[in-house]
Amino acid sequence: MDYKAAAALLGGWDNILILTHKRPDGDTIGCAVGLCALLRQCGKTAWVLKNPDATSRFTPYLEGYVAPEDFAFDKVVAVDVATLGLLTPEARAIADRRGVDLCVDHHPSNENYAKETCLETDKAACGEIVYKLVGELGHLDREIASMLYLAVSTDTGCFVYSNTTPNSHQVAAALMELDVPYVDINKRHFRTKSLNRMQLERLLVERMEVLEGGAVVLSSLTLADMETLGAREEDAEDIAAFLGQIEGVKVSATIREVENGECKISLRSDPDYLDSCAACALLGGGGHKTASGCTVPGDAWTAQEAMKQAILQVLHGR
Ligand SMILES: [Mn+2]
Repeated sequence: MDYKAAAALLGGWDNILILTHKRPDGDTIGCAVGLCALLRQCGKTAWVLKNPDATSRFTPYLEGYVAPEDFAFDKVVAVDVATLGLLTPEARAIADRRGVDLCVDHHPSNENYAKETCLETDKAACGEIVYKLVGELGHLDREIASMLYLAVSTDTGCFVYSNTTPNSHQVAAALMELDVPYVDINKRHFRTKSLNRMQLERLLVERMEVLEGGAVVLSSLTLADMETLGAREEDAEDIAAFLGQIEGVKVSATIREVENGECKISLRSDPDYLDSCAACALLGGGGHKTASGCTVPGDAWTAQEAMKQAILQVLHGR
């Protein structure tokens, strides 16, 4: 259904529970809180289901919006959630028990699991769709605008990813008119790292194995590293993207030791130079040409050596 029909549906509902996706990002959180604030502005009772995956970067936005345990909801809305598999276990249990009434999303991979789906795949962020719902149901205020700005800014990588469109900028510009704290939001999400994160990055650089004249780099992080630093999982979030930032690097492999004597390897590459998926397939993994992964038994150094041999085999057939 289009956004006008979705807005009409929401306009007739009350006691609404909003679901976010696993390992929530700024888009799902911004949309959930923004939509919740909008529904409350319309005089409705609305809450966002607690998401245990939410990191400290996002939990402050949820203050005052997390549903009480005993919230008796009548309708369930999912935002920025492409598949049922992307729901947290708690949200999944609700979806399995009574279904999802409405899904608002922008992912082409949306599996149409909800009773009604408002899907606009040309949008960089789900927040750009919720922005249109605001126009139908109520009015923008600073609170809603801030949450939708968070959604659009984070899903476009602060307006630099290839998904960024003129509409992303137009929506952001309209939101900025509401005096949103865009400097704070963008600093928090794009110009701030925990000291532990910097330390993990330092270890990756110190241990970097460089091949092919600097085009290929591999490095590892162990469980002991995490423990020694007192680093949390959120300090290592998306750390596979780090080594690829080095000038001249076309292939970067980030090896992370996990429990059970295994290592998870994330491989990123320039697809014209190396097909990541082909290299990871040699180790039983897979993914995309530009980003793939595999799980390899053994310690970090064993796994790194195995990944190195797989990369060399794809590059040179040896
Ligand atoms: Mn999104």
